Amino acid sequence: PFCFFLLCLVVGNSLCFGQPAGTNYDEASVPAYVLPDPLLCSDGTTVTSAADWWSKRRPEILRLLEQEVYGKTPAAIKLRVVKTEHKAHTALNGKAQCKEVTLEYASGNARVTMTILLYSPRTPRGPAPLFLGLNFNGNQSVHADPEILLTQTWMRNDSLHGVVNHRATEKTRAVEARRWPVEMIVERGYGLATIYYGDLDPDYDDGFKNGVHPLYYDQGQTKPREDEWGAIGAWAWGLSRAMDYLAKEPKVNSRQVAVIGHSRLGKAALWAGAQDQRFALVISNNSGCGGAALSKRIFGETVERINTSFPHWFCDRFKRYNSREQDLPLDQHFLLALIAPRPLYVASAEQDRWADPKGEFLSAQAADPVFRLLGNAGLNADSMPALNTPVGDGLRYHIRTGQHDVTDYDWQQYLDFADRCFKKKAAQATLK
Ligand code: GTR
Repeated sequence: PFCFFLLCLVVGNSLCFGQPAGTNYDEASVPAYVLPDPLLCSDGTTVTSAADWWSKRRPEILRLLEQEVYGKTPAAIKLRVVKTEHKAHTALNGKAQCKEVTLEYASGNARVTMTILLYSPRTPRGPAPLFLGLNFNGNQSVHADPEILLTQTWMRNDSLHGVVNHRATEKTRAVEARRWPVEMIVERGYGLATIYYGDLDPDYDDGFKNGVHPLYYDQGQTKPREDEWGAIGAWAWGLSRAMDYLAKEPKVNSRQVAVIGHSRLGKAALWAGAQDQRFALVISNNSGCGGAALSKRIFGETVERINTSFPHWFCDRFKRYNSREQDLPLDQHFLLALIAPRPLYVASAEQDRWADPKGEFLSAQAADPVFRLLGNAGLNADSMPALNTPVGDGLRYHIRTGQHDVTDYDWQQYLDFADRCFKKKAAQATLK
């Protein structure tokens, strides 16, 4: 009976948390691994100048991540775009203007529609810096405001692994509000824009029939090729399309847009920030495997695990590295390096071992030489900081107490960091 009890514990634990038995959580069992040097070019030369980084090494790293991990985002084509601006209203007791904009993109018979929810602080008037991020449950989940439109596309349903098509109901209002402290953001002088990730590509493996991929298929093509984009690429594409819109929005300072994401949407935020240099600041909240965390440590979620649970997230070529992490010609520090010299914040949570907090820190540390070469003050940390003690200047990291989540503590750090990056003088005082 005791063995049965143990078995139930192990199986129950895997079912509840998606963490299969056999997952390594022991530092002593992390294999020896060698991280490729982000500054060492394929021709054997080492980059010592910013010019060489931009002309030689950065394009190599971007190509590697496209080919081996996320898949290539197709080159821009002429899409038919229809923009519908919904009526704006005053929100947050007069502190903000809230509006929604629906953008439809079409090519041939394929179309995709995304709705941006935009909060702009009413004071000071004029363009404000802004946080942009995808949400998990529809725009109506971000705040209780009954005027926010109910999302019309596929809704995720965790208990059924998401393969369900139903409309959002009134019951889903504010279900994600705790993760989006809109008042705090607006009071600090920032705008917030968010989009439901399911607008861009519903999060289940349908062979890429729905979502944005079909807009870019060649004649006769029915799914992305093995080195072409998956769902993370599609979500990142949506962030860039939102940026196209924000660049023309008078209430937004489009040179001060921070792209932020949690978990799988943190992976998407990083990939968007890596590809699109209009994002002035990038924030990874608990992005884990395939995000900020190093794959070669094989700690917590592994390449095989993520490709099995979510075969649609990355490109097919990434599956070659299932249980063969040491064969990867890169690791996730290459992704972080592509953000340089723009400021980057990588955040972990103590109990989020599935995302490998230490692997997230080590990845930032391994990307640091690129940041410093390009004039970003970097991470400046020899070892992982204590809990709830952020470190780093232009490349910042914290591990907070608690679980896999986005908390007010996280947002306070991001706001302080954005203050320092965007409003340099005023911020010296606020950031320890
Ligand atoms: C998990 C997945 C993680 C992370 C997380 C999330 O199931 O294994 O990589 O992306 O989902 O997005 O909440």
